[in-house]
Amino acid sequence: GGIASVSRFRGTLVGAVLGDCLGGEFEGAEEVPMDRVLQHLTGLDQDSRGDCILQYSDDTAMTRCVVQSLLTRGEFDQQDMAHRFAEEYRQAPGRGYGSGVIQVLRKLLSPRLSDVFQPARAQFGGRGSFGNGGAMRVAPFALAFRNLPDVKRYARLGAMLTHSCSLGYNGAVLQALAVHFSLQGALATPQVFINRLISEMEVVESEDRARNDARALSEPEFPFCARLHRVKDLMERNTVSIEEVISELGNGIAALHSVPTAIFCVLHCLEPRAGLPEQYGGLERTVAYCLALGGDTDTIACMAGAIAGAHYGVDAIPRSWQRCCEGAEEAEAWADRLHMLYHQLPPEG
Ligand code: F2R
Ligand code: MG
Ligand code: MG
Repeated sequence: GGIASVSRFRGTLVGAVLGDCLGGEFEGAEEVPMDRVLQHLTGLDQDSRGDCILQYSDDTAMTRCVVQSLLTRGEFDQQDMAHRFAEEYRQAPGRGYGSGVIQVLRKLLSPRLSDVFQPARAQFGGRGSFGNGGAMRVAPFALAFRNLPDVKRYARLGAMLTHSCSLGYNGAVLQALAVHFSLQGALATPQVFINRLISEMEVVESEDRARNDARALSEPEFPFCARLHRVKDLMERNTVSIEEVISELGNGIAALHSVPTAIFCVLHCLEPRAGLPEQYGGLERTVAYCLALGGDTDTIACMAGAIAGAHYGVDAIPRSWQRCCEGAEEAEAWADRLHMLYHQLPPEG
């Protein structure tokens, strides 16, 4: 589809749900041979009766809250979004939430709470969470806001409801930027895409808070930019092993160890790759590759699925995969509504 087409919107949300549902099988696994991944994915094609339903986890549960809040309020409403996160957790606490964030979600349920950002600020002795929970649910912000400054501003605020460490919320900003640029067709020129991400993140990470947090966590200055430079280096190589990707970029639960990884997976899988079936299109390659990394597979595949889905559009996603994933159908319907909202907004300028 064309730039910001309905197919790209559907691809974004369906790709995210799929990554979460398909990646759940391997979350936390240390080594995942590609054979096992392909067996898992081939099983979906063979499920003609449609009785294999893979449930979504916290990644999708929270993304759904973001979508519903943005659609219902027509803008970013922090009280409403926080309330939806808390209610969703109360109703379905078993979706595999991070062990820290559940304290925030419990506090957000309190009717006496006046500042909805306060519980997140109290996390980890006041340092805040650097987990990837803000990034895993951020894609709808790139679909609801058209202007780049708005995408950055609201992605950050939406993440800060649970993640007050800059390494948490800046991971969400980076993921939102990746979806935003992908929606605009920027992945047609991968070098331009990665360079734009780096130059945007240079501004984002120049803030005092980001510099202080990086120092406190013994990370280099501009930690996301540093990882994006590693992505660039890996892109220039002819062959890269899974082990090298994990050691250079990470596959863990921290936003710093997973958002640049998800971006690399999308870029790497733009081309056919050895070890991946020839008949696979780019989105299928991306999901399979994310799963083979092991570690935080549901979240890395969810984030990469959103970026890849925004690039390839929904028609690139096998129907047999969609049928097996809880929430995929609804994601498509919500993407249509976000698409209408997006095109009512003034164009980027
Ligand atoms: N939690 C998981 N998966 C493992 C458990 C699965 C579950 N038990 C099951 O099998 O059902 N997955 C989900 O969590 C990730 C997103 O986490 P989020 O929302 O960022 O949570 P949290 O708790 O804020 O952070 C995650 C962990 O990171 C460490 N951490 C974060 N900030 C820290 C800090 N400042 N200092 C020290 N440690 C920090 C903690 O270990 C947190 O618990 C996604 O993968 C999602 O799929
Ligand atoms: Mg999860
Ligand atoms: Mg996860």
